[in-house]
Order: sequence, then C-alpha cells, then structure tokens
Amino acid sequence: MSKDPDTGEPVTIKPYEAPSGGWGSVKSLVDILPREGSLLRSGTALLLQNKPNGFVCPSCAWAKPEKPNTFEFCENGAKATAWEMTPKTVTPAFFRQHTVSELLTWPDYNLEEAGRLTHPMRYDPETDRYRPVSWGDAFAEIGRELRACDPKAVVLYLSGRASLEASYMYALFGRLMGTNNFPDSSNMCHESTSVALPASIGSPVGTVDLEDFEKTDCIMFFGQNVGTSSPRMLHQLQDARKRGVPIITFNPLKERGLLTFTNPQSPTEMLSGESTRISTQYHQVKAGGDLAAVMGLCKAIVAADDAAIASGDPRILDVDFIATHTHGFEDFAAETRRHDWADLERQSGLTRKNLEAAAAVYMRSSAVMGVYGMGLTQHRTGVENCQMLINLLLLRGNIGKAGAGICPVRGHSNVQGQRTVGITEKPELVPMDKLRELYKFEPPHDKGLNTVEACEGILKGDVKAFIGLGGNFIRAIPETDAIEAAWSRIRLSVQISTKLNRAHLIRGEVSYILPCLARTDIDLQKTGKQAVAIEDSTAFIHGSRGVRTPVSKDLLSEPRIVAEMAKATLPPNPHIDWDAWCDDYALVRDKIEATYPEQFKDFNARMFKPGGFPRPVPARNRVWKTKTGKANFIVPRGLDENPDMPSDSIDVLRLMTLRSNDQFNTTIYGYDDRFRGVKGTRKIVFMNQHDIDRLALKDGDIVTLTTIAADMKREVSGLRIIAYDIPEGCCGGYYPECNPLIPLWHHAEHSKVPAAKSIPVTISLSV
Ligand SMILES: Nc1nc2c(c(=O)[nH]1)N[C@H]1C(S)=C(S)[C@@H](COP(=O)(O)OP(=O)(O)OC[C@H]3O[C@@H](n4cnc5c(=O)[nH]c(N)nc54)[C@H](O)[C@@H]3O)O[C@H]1N2
Ligand SMILES: Nc1nc2c(c(=O)[nH]1)N[C@H]1C(S)=C(S)[C@@H](COP(=O)(O)OP(=O)(O)OC[C@H]3O[C@@H](n4cnc5c(=O)[nH]c(N)nc54)[C@H](O)[C@@H]3O)O[C@H]1N2
Ligand SMILES: [Mo]
Repeated sequence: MSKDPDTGEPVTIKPYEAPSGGWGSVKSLVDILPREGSLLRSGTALLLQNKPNGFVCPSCAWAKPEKPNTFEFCENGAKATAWEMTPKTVTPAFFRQHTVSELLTWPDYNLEEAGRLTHPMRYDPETDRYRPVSWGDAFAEIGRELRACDPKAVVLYLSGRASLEASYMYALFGRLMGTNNFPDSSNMCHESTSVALPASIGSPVGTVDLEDFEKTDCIMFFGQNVGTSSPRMLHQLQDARKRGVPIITFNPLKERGLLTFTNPQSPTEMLSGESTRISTQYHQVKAGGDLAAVMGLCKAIVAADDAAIASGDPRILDVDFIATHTHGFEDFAAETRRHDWADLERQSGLTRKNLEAAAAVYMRSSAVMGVYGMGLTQHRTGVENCQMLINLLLLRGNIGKAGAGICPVRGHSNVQGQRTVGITEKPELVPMDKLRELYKFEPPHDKGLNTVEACEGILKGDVKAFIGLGGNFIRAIPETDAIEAAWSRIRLSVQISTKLNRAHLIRGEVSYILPCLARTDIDLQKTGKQAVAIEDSTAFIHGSRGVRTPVSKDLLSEPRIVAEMAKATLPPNPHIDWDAWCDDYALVRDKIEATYPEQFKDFNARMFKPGGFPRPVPARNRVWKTKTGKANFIVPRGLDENPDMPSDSIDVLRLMTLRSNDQFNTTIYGYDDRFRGVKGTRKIVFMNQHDIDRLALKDGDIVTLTTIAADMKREVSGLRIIAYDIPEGCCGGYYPECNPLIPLWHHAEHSKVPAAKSIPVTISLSV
C-alpha cells in the first residue's frame, strides 16, 4: 500500500457508497473526539450547541431552528467544537522547544493540532523563536507602531467567526484610526453575492428562511456541498424530500450529501439503514458552466411561454409579477432567444434534453428556491452567476413569496453578521453619519482595501501593519508563495488567534501572536459571564454563551483585545468608554442598536429568542431597494466563464479547489475525505479517465500542476492522480494545498473573489 509523502500515512482510494450522515458520521466522530481528548467534555458541551442557553456552533452559518433537536449539531460541527475545546495547549514551553524555522516545515494539520494558544507571544529574531510577553507590553508596542503608521497603510483583516460585538468594535477602532481597510474572509467567499444581490433585488443577503423550506415545492441546488459544508441543512432537505419536493442539483461532482442521507439522529433510520434520496435530478455541469446551464433553463422557459402565447394556453411566466415588480425583462427574454442550444450545451457540458427536463420541473412548481455556494461565487463570473440564478427565479415570481427565494449558503458562522455591523472596505455601506453623531469624529470617506487589494498592497510594500482578528490569511489567499515572500516588508504583523497556524510563522519586522477566548469558552468580565451574538445565513440573530473554563488564564476575549489596542493607539474619546464596553457587552449591543436602529431593534431583549430574531430583509417582502425600485433582470455580458482559459488548447484543464470532509477551511482535522473515498492523503488531483488517457497519464501517477499564465510560473507538485467521476476538461484538488496556483488577478470581476473554482492548469508527471 502506498503512503502519503508528507505524513507517511497509508493511502487508500475506494468509492464511498454509503449515504451521508448515517453510521459513517458517527464513526468519524468516535475517531476524532477521543483523539482530541475531549470526549467527555465536549460530549456534554455538544448538548448545548445551537441551543438557546448554549453556544452557537463555531463551524458553519446555517440557520438554527426554533425547536432544536436534542443533538442540534452535525458531524462537522461536532468536530469543530472538539477541535476548539481540546485540552492540548501551545504554551511558552512549546515555543522554547521549536524554532519558527522548524515549525515552518510542519503541515497545517500538525500546527493546529498542537492545541490552544495560551499566552501572548512576540517573535524574537535572535533566537528564531516566539517568546512570552506581557499583555501590557504587547499593547503598548502595538499602539506605538500603529500611531507611527499612516492609517492607509494599516490593514485590519477579519475572519468570519468574531461576534457582532467584537466586529463592531473592530470596525470602529479602524475608522477612528482613519482607515476603511477591512478585508475579510467574505472577500474570498460570498462577496460575489454581496455585490450581485443588491443590484438584482436590492438586498445583500438571501431571502429564504427555515419556514420556506417547509413550504417550498422545488429546490434548485448550485455548487454547494451540503453534506460537508452545512450538514444540518440536510434535515430540511430530507423533510422536503419526504414531502415529495424535487431537488435539482447542478454540481460537477456527485457529492454524497446531495445523493442520499440517513439521519444520524433518527434511531429508526440508523437501525433500518433507511436513507432518503436527496437529488431527484443531478446535472454534472462543467466547472464554470453554470451561466450557460441557467441560460439554457431560462431559454427553455421563455420558449415554453412563447409557445403558450401562440397556442392561447395559460402563460408559463408570472406576467403580473414581471410587470409589477421587475425591470429589464424584455432584454433578458431576447437574450435567452438569441443563444444557440449547441453553444449552451458545449459551455455547460449538459445536454439540451437534460436542461429541458430541469426546466420542466421548475415550470411545474409554484414556489422554487435557489440554493448556492462557492461553486457559483468563486469564478471570474461569480457575480453574474448569482444574478443569473436570480433571473431564473424572477421569471416565475420566485422571490418574496412563501417557499421561494434565493438562498446563498454562507460559510463562517458570523461572516454575514460582520458585514451587517460595519466590516467593509466600502464606506457607502456604513452609516457614517450615525458614527459621526454617536462618537463625534470624522470617519474616513475613501474606499479601503479588500482582500485582493490588500494582497496587492503587500506585494508592492505599501502595507505597513497587518492585524488579523482570526483566520489564517496567508493560507487562505491566492498567490500564497509570492505573498509569503513579501510579508517580511510588513513592519507590524499581529495575529489574534485561538490556534497556531502558518500565518503566525510568516513574520513581519515586529510580530505578535495574541491568544483569545473562543466562542465555546466562558467569557467572564466585571459584570459577570458575557454572551455574544451572531447572524446566521438566513439573517436571524442568535445569542451565544461559552460553556467551558478557558484553557489558560492568560487568554483575553476578542472585544477586550480590540479595546486594548484601541486604547493604546487612539487619543481618548469622551464618547467611547472601551473599558465599560468590555465589562458589559450589552453596552456594545446598545451601540449597535443605536447605529442600526432598524436592524437591531430591542437587540438585548431579543437576542436569546429561540430560533433567533430576524433582521428585516426588504426583498423578502418584495420591497426592492434598487436604483430602478424593481427587481432587475440582468443580462450577463457573455457566457464565457473564464477569460483566462485558452480556448484552443485541449491540454488545459479547469481546476476546482475543494474542501475535504475533514477540514474547516485551512483547519485540517485529518487526511480523509470519506465521502469522496480518499483516505490518508490530501495530495491528490481528481481527473476524468478520458483526460488521463488523452494526456498519456495513469491513475496513481504523481503529477505537477502548472497554471497557464504568462506573468510568472506557478506550480504545485507531488499530487496523485485519482480517476474520478468529474466532467471532462475539469479537475479537482484541495484548498489550501493548491492555492499557490491561483494568480492574484484571477478573480471575479466586480467582487474580486478569487476564482478558486476554475484555474487553468496543465498537468505533467512530477520529476
Ligand atoms: N466542514 C466544513 N464546513 C464548512 C467549511 C469547511 O471548510 N468545512 N467552510 C465554510 C465556509 S467559509 C464556506 S464559504 C462554506 C463553503 O461551502 P461550499 O459552498 O459547499 O464550498 P466548497 O466546498 O468549496 O465547494 C462547493 C461545491 O461546488 C462545486 N463546484 C465547483 N465548481 C463548480 C461550478 O463551476 N459549478 C457548480 N455548480 N458547482 C461547482 C464543488 O463540486 C463542491 O461540491 O462552507 C462552510 N462550512
Ligand atoms: N483555493 C481556495 N481558497 C480559498 C477557498 C477555496 O474554496 N479555495 N475558500 C475561501 C473561503 S470561502 C474562506 S471563508 C477563506 C477562509 O479564510 P480564513 O477565515 O482566514 O481561514 P480559516 O481557515 O477559517 O482560519 C482558521 C484560523 O482561525 C483561528 N480561529 C479559529 N477560531 C477563532 C476564534 O474564535 N477567534 C479567533 N480570533 N481566531 C480563531 C485559528 O487560529 C485558525 O487557525 O478561505 C478562502 N480561500
Ligand atoms: Mo467562506
């Protein structure tokens, strides 16, 4: 049996035939919980996950029902909780034992697996080690450095976990300093949604809530891997299926969670082995073929409507809705007629017959939901992809009615909420007048840097200070090799984290690791145990309380760290009492409410309402806050997904970077991807057998991927070919291992989300 070159673990590749959920998910937990030494502790803790008196799962952002199950968690949520609650620690003694040069040779898995960070540390170049520092000294130096810096050269990154309270304070801190440089993880994720939806329907977030799942009669699923990325949603999908609701999936890969599901929380299903078929139609669209596929659906629907007019039959389109609520229909309809089926088939990789079959189900249904994830957003046409899906929904009035709507499935557990409370580089999205009125200062007006622009600034040497509130920036971004090399030009690099990762090891001139409490930790401040709030994917706000005693007394909460940095950097402001806010987070929530009165009415009183409280989303009620005052049909500029893809070369494949079932972003829980049948390695490339044959390669060959780009060489080597059920012309590898292949400029137009799902690559045997 062969072994993984990095880990020495045996590698096996065997198709996984079992349903998602089921005993496989139980076994996976039985494996990981004891390994993290947290079976007992997290066993009881898990009962409090996503409950009104407990904590909100630190994993994904999927909605939390009003009446939770006894076990309102999934395999991956439980993994995330166990990983966070590990009793293992990374103490000053750990850093005495390991130089940073040595740690740089560790895989991502081993870095994080070492345990929870316990003490603030400062890098010492003389010994090449991180050394303990007092919180007081750390904040004093960080403040001094930031004061010496042009605020436009300071970058404040945020990963999507920090609470609404911490995020609001972080945004305020930056704006008081004078910058709108707030790149965040959403810039690599659903920013395409945040740009697409306002233009289409006048609201940056989805319009669907959990009740809609009970009323829908058709779900269309695009590029979201529910079984791994948001497994709790499988309960809603299963319930819908049991009502006979069709689910039509568009995904290049046959993902297990979208095929069948056994509810691991149902004793009957577990014992009988009964499973539910999830997708009723499964279309293996080419990576980047969705624009063409959805255009094909729309073409079939418009054609059916044209035929109905001709024959005097009832109309297919919702003509009243289109007339009253939309703008741009005629142009869009003309566009659908203009496209040729042969082109649509070629670009989508799907047949006309199959697209018409999907359109037929759509036309029969009276309340259709469009659900999607990274398969739509992480493309050059990420914004158009989302808008095209809305076009489809608008044809039959499927927005703003019960059981219908658009449902972007968000990633990090509070990524959506951070936007709501001011984390954005776009000043026009922030109520600056409110900030001016509340805190008596002049907020910065100029546009700040998003993630791609921050990377450009780092490469140019313009960024002088980088603060990361959570996340693993260096590993998550594209062009990782070049950015790592440029990082040493940053003067101040501060990472506020729970666990060790590569971002800590790539240093600036002055580098700090500041360890913080995690969401599952009890957060004790002067007025007692604190709660925080987060917003889920469906725009419901939930309270969360930590349940376990922190692993170290030297951890500070994220709000406290932000407050201390602010105090050390900024002149005192009589209108902001940072200390009082940290003593009692309810005061921060009062300020959030004062800043966003419509969104957060009675915030403190409502935050523990079972099921959360909804933030108003105007499009839910067919109020369109767009320039036209209507929902807009938006014609894509073309269906060609990838301008970076040479159209003439058959040797070039489209690489999708994927998550395994054993990771949360750059956090690697293990080397198995159960649902895809891969065990013991992450160094793989999934390929279609015809492509393997055509390129004169073999299943199991070890190969190098090279990006097609003229500006510089980008390669990742040592990947094992796995023959896989994937459309011809496409291949798949894991994120973050493949990130060095993504050019920084290869991103969605308008949203600048790195196009991580269609990187043009060639494949050759590794030497
Ligand atoms: N367990 C776990 N849960 C997570 C995460 C995690 O890493 N692990 N990450 C969290 C975060 S931050 C996010 S953003 C979400 C991400 O969750 P998802 O949105 O599910 O993202 P991915 O897993 O990257 O890929 C999604 C799917 O897109 C498909 N796909 C790729 N290219 C295309 C295409 O061109 N068209 C179509 N139609 N499909 C395509 C892939 O086959 C894959 O099934 O999950 C969140 N939840
Ligand atoms: N090629 C490719 N690249 C991608 C993607 C892809 O699909 N393909 N997906 C993109 C997406 S969708 C996203 S969201 C980004 C993710 O990018 P990030 O959000 O930056 O990355 P994570 O891996 O989620 O960050 C993990 C680290 O967060 C820290 N952490 C965990 N919990 C907490 C906490 O409670 N507080 C603090 N302060 N720190 C904490 C830990 O130290 C951990 O090491 O990656 C993007 N990059
Ligand atoms: Mo994400």
